[in-house]
Amino acid sequence: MKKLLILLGLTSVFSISASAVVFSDGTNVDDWRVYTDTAGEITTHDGVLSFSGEGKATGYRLDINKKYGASDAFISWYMKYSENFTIYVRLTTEKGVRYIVYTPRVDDRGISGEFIKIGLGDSKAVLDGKWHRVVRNLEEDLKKFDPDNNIISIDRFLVRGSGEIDKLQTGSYYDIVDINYEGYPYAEDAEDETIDGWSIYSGNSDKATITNVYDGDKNSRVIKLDGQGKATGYRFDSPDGIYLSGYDIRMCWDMKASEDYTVYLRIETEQDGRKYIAYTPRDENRGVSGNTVRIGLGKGSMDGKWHKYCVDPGMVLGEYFGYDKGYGTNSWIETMFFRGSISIDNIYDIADG
Ligand SMILES: [Ca+2]
Ligand SMILES: [Ca+2]
Ligand SMILES: [Ca+2]
Repeated sequence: MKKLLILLGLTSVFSISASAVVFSDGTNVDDWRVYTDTAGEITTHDGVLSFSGEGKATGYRLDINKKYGASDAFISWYMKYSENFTIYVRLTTEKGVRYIVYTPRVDDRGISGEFIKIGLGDSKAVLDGKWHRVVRNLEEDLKKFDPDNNIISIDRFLVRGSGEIDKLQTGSYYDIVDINYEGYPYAEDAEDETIDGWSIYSGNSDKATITNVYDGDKNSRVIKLDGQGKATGYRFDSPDGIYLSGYDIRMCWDMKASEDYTVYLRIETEQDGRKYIAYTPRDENRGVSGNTVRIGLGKGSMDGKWHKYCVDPGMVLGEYFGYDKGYGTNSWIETMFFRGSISIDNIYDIADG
């Protein structure tokens, strides 16, 4: 019996500054320009920006013009490139203009004039045609080779080379990492690029896949379940689990569905055995059937868009099976089951919802 309490009092630590600024989320090209004479095109598809031109001879630019503050220390973007690129972040500093230059190289090449050259890693890994997230501390990158300088403003983001970019933002560290506003850790946020903990438990497993992919609409990596509709069942076993230490524990997840689905929470209760809460895209709750409570998330949950759901498992069991069984204090969840081809992200639990 594994009961892990993940209530670390994090709210007080990360007292929630949702101050990240997203400069480009890939939904429009409005503020982007081709700034070189060479031909180039900027388009969007599936919620990401796509640049196509004559390789590094074509440059694409976004004006940012943001006064630099403590909450801008980190800059982050997602990128998918299979050919060479150079990215410049133009800064105004106390010593004039500086460009932080990011390239697919292992080594940093130091400062030369206004240019501070930083390597993003081995080109084979960076240019593998897959989505990667770049997270940089601008101040650290500047001061590494220009130690007595300070940033005044972030002026521009410039890209040379054809490829795709999404979710360009600045923020503090806790804005940039995908920590939720409540400050609780995710049991799954897919940012580790793995499907650890996920498996197919029913249906033709050779006709179904679980993949960790970048979702341009969500601006984030997600877990994508793809099989034969509700005939395929998937499970997620959380290494940490959720211990219901009170009726105020909520459980949340983000989901995108365009077809019928069922999401099951499996709840181990000390006094009353195993219980399930089954969430389906119905407008009504259908109540108890055996050891399962059936709750509707509404037909709108199949609209093909991302939605966040937060539920109170202990309260639901108490309401349908009786509050005298201690569901809110001596129960825990380690496993979720899913049926249907849907995408999932950001599974976590919060106290005092
Ligand atoms: Ca994971
Ligand atoms: Ca996007
Ligand atoms: Ca994610």
